[in-house]
Amino acid sequence: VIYDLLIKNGFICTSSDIYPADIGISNGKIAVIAANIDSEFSKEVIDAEGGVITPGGVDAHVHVDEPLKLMGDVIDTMGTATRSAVAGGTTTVIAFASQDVNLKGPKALSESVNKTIEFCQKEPLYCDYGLHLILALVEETDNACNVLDKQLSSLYKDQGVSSVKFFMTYPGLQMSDYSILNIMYATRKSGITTMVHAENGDIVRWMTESLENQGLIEPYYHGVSRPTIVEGEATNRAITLSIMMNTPVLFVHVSSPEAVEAIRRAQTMGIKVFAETCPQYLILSQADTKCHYGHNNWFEGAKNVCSPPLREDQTKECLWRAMDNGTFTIVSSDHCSYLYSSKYRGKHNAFDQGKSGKFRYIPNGMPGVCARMPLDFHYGYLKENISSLMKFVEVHCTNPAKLYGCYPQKGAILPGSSDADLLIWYPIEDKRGHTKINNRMMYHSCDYTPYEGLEVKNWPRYTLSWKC
Ligand code: DUC
Ligand code: ZN
Ligand code: ZN
Repeated sequence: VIYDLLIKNGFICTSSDIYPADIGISNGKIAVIAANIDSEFSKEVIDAEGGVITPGGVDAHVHVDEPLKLMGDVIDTMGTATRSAVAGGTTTVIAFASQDVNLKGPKALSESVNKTIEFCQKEPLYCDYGLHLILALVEETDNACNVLDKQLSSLYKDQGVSSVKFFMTYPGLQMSDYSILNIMYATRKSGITTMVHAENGDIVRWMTESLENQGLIEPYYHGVSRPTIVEGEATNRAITLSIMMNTPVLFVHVSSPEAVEAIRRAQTMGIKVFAETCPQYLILSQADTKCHYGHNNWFEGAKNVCSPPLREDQTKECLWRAMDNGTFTIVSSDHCSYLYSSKYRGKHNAFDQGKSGKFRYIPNGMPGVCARMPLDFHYGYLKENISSLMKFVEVHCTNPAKLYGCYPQKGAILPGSSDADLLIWYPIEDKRGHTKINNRMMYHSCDYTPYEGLEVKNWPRYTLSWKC
């Protein structure tokens, strides 16, 4: 016996190829791919006749509970987020550690990440994870870019963290253009990937005050406070700053046609601009923030409040096209779950209608790490919004692994190199995989899913996840 597991008679689908072959797995690694491997060489055999085998999903944008809590009291921990991920075919998640702004000196950022790692390791995890760092504060001093460069270099050396995210909106997190230049200078020097949350925070603030003054406070007006040009302007500005600094950037959770256009234009000019979108922008729309599931409770739309907000129905087509034509490099969930029912839990909980239900207090974000792969398999591949299964694999598995430095261990099926994190789908005929989504299937800690009641024709029948 050579292999721990043999998968026979399936079609392998990667980001570049689709072909019939058997896969032998030893010690959690892809050991061999060959035309006909005899079952007697393996302890266990899965017959994947009629099935398609893809790499496990890599979700590169997930928020979990962590010591600094910049995103408020998110309810999923690394334990429950990885559980939820695996339940929907995602076998690697990349979450966030936040900068502890009280720490100073060259090790300030790596110490911030250390705390998060300790925190995340406290409970059993269901799959591998990585971390990005959220930058919360950059000193506006003359030497800030050099201080930051040293801190980022040691972050990469000490922790292997190779990506940071900064925000152009949110009180307390919004970076000035001056700080953005400092960040971009330092990330370019230290070779760190720069993730941008692009929304013009000053417009959002102005619009929020104006809407409140008119008494327009319901969840729906969160979206009105940040129309698509708010994202378009910030995206254009960040591209300009990145050209100044000659720094590649990645725009996270892109939802706006103006932003897509700016990114596409920059890419055509040869500027290194990458972009991510999320299933909620491809499948849901701003109507879902009005009132939910036919309930007569106007506040239920708060479950679907996120930033950037859900857009008009017509926007979805533009986003699917941008996924298929390569403008979007990756698709992630931006999983960020807040309990809806326990209204007064924690200081950031603002499903708190005690604050008169004003949209400005609603925590931004929704759960989605579990549903991402099955939703996009159905609404993207099966509904022909993306042109091939290889494209689905590219943006959901391979590219995120490449972008964040874990390819080909993740996102690929390469003998000798890749972990045996694999999914088996049955796209032709899968009565077993035909499912109406409900919250219990998500295996997260959140008390709702924004996708409740949606039907998908496929759910991965097998998810193999080998923890290292
Ligand atoms: N947007 C969200 O909707 N949630 C988490 C963070 C973010 O930027
Ligand atoms: Zn963001
Ligand atoms: Zn996010």
